[in-house]
Amino acid sequence: ETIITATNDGAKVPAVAHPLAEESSEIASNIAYHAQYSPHFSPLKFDPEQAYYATAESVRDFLIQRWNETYLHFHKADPKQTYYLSMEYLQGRALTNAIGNLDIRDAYADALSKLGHELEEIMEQEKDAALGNGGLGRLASCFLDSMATLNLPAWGYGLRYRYGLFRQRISKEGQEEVAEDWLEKFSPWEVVRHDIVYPVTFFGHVEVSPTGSRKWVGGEIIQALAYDVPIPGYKTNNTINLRLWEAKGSCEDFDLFQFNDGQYESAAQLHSKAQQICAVLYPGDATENGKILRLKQQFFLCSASLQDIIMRFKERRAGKTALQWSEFPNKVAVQLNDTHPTLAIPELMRLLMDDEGLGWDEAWNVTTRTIAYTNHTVLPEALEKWPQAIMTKLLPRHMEIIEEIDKRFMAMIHSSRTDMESKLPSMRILDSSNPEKPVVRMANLCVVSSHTVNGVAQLHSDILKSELFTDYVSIWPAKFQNKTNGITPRRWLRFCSPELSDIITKWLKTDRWITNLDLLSGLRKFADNEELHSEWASAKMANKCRLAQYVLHVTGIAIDPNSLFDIQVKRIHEYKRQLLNILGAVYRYKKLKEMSTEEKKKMTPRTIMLGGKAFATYTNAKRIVKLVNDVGSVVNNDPAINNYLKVVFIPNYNVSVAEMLIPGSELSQHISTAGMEASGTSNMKFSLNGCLIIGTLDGANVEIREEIGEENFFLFGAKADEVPRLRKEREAGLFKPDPRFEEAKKLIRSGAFGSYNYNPLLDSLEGNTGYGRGDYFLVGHDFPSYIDAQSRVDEAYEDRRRWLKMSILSTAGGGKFSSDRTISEYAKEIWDIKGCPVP
Ligand code: 4GP
Repeated sequence: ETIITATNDGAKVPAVAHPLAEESSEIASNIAYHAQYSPHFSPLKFDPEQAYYATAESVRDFLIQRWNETYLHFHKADPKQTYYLSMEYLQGRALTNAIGNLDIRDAYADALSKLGHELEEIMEQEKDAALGNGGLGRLASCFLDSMATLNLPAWGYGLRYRYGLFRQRISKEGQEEVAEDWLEKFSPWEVVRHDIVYPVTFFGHVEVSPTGSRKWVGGEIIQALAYDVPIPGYKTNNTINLRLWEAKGSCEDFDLFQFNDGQYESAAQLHSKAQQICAVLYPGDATENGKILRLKQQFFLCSASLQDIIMRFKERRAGKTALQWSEFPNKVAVQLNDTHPTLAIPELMRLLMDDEGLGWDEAWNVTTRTIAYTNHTVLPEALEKWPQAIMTKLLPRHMEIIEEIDKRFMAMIHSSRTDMESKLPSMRILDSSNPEKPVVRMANLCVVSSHTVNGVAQLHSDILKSELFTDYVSIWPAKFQNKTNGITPRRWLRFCSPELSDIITKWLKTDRWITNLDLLSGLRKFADNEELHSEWASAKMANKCRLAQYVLHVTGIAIDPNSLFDIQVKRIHEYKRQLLNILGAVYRYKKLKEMSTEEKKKMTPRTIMLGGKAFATYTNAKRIVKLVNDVGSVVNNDPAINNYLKVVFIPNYNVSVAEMLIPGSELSQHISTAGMEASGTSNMKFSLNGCLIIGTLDGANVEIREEIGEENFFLFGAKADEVPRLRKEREAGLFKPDPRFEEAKKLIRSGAFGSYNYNPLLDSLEGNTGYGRGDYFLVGHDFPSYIDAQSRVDEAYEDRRRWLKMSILSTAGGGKFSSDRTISEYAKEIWDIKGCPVP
């Protein structure tokens, strides 16, 4: 019998297989067993890293068992099933989530202590699976958690990128991007399915048979291999699947002759082409090669997933009745997470027509009843347009199908909606306004081909209807819906803030709020209760201290847990207006410098934390990162300022960093130019954790404010419907900047924060119009009301009782923002699917 011991502990634990053990001593033996008999490291070592992998493998036993049961159950029950197609998933860490959802955390903590380890330290070993950029990817991951928890027959499909979102390093020059190899060792959370492999074709040409049928032949064929990531629901047996595709060449593609002839690269050419497909998330697409690669990725996801979906549809019908394709939409719902998987539309048409022999009308009927589309942004640069030339080259048959969809759409307008004929140029799928470079508008293709189109917050859905897709609304008014985003309360409250969760459970006398978040409203009646106030304050303080430790660890900056913790974390983008935040900080710094010691004593000490990644080629975003760091270096080292103000840039913001920051936050900033943030989801996470919001009337802020009460929200800034007028006034030279705004900019221009040239960044806020000028995002307009709102924050914070009450009411009003609510709405109003719990 083998004995495993942790290096720092004398305890001896026998290595015995006890899969699915519940007793902590058996769990400990099972962990030891995995360390011993599924070894990934040399023996004799059982450091935190080895302990993590062994622990993960023992937890994985539970997941695999439940995954199998769920799969078989769905297979037998044959319900209608949803497939969520997304190029991004920001899963974060899986261990904390799995033992939390399976409700085995305490037993695992106990077991690990028997092995001489602490669960917290073991959990820290895991690298984030960052297969996404930001909001859209994290939303997809929250959705999976809710689908599983609600027992819905639903799966996610995505790509298994080797290098996910880059790791951000901060140096004197600002942000540096470093590849993040989350698979460097291996991921214990995925199961490779060697039996699930599909060929995906690129390039080639279309052949027409004597009967006139068309077929796509030739080209480059890459294999898609399935990796399954089990997604457990909270306290349910249901465990659903996130299927990630990996690209590979087949054995026949390896040219042994060439290799032996010394031509190593060309011998394995297809293998290396395959490797490129899943190498990185968002390869740069400035070059034509980059564009082709990105389009390849999108098609790879769509083609492999649809082949798999069709295979399963057939498998579940096998031996039952004759295959009826009209049944397909009664069994399958496909949701497109933004336009990135749009190629699912022509690919489904192609598979149905060319492979299954359906006619156009029948295939179109099936496709449009199956597919629905979610829009996540109105930013014009994010609305994908693909050059027709590239499409024709890479996907010749799909381009034909897209042209046919476009032609038929035009024909429909000419025959039955002559009133809309003048709108056709902007409604068409093909845009030939530049005849040299015609493009395919993916959003238009989605709207024309989907049965439902939704926005992600009420304001955003209204804007889609009144601005972006207005013309389509007059043709298909019933097609457009709103589905306000949500977040999973498991990861974003229960697991990341156990102290606060326990208090909530104690006061509500139930923990059912974890799956029925509306119950949080029961806290309202205790909002003035002093006992709750003191418990609430001490939980917050514990979280703030933990955060302060973390900040010290990653930045070397000591922050005072008694100061107001003010946080803005999200991707760096001009419309999100981190620049407004930092200009506000600069203004505050300047005022502090001008104050006497007595005056300063009256000020609320603040710690402003900003974090987020800037896209590698987005120059102004990178300048903003640098500016925050430069301002921090000066402010934090100015003895006259002491603890009244700290400005900290939190490096490498990701899901696990968010899990640390959010519980320790007291104020968070959601300050985008109104009308530009589709929803935002971190606003929901902060607010749920009792953090107050300073924000504009944008995205889901609007609904959060409604739910928690306007007196609990620090509102400022222009409203969405004022923005176009304000931009026009600005262009007409009618804008008069507030002197405080001028002061802040002037201080930066003076070189007070170092010698880096910030003029180009500040110039974007000047002038009336022009490229990179004219303050398109209205920072100048909103600055004075932002500063005033910040003063209201300081005032409210000084009144501890008032602040705590507002904090409790923020949590109490969070019920609506559970992704369980969002997903239930999708299930009912878009997908028409029902729960299918494993007995
Ligand atoms: C984001 C939106 O910017 C954000 O407002 C929204 O909350 C999130 O999607 C989820 O719906 N969009 C993206 C993107 O991340 O890549 O377009």
